Amino acid sequence: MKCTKCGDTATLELRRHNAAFCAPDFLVFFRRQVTTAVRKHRMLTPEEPVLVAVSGGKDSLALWDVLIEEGYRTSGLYLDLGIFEYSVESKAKCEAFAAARGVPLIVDTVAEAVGAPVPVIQRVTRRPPCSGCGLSKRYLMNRAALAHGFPVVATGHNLDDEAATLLGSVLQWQTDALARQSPALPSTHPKLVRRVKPLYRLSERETAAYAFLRRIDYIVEECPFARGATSIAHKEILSRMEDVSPGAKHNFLFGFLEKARPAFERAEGVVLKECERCGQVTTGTVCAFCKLADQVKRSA
Ligand code: Q46
Ligand code: ZN
Repeated sequence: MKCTKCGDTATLELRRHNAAFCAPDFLVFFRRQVTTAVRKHRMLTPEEPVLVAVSGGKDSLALWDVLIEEGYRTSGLYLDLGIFEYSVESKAKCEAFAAARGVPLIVDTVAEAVGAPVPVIQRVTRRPPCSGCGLSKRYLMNRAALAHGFPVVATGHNLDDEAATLLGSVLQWQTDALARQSPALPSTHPKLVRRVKPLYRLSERETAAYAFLRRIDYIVEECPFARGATSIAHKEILSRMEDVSPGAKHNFLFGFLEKARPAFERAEGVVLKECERCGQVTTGTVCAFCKLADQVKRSA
């Protein structure tokens, strides 16, 4: 197999692009996909600082690496979820990454903010762990960005993540989630920072290859709560479709973004207010995060 660009021996075949690349040309391809995403959706500007939410996994660290290489003013944000050994190890990976590159890393702890770590929140709420975890992550990302003066948060969601989320929302016809599914969410309130996903054009396999070629030391184990999550089943279904029809994930997600999303967006008309307790953005009187923290406190 030959590199589509230079004719050398290729190390990676990308069937959905009908291409194959040697290692250096793959890195060029990868960075170009990120810069295309940034340009197309006006995600970032060179002047403004960007907070990169990192989990210690391959995607978020690959994203941080590309953004540093591209000259953006980045800081990392690590949210310590308190999920046993997984959190200890993933935090160490983020700290080592930041120290090796001389970039700042902000660390926030869910247990401090909510009153208990994710496994306890799960027990108290009797809901799937990802429910309290996801809610806390979204809240704390926005809060940290506001507190430290970042107008935008970048996350490492890739094509596989986005296609799986889309499939989950379509299967339940969650029209509010469909309206919000986008590689770039604008700020619709002074207390809501922009959220962008510069890796949405790249598959999980591609971010793994990038992390490997760039010698990024990331945590290979998944969060223990990821096992059995429905999002994993959705990813498996889409990967099976991709095997028989290369480009299936891409066409599913990109087709939605171009053709269907605008209709859902028009239908969405939520009014945002400020939580009367913490001041962050909510659609009700008290935000879901404050209600979660109350529930945890009551059970203590
Ligand atoms: S960290 Fe949290 Fe994920 Fe673990 S508990 Fe679920 S949401 S799986 S990305
Ligand atoms: Zn609140």
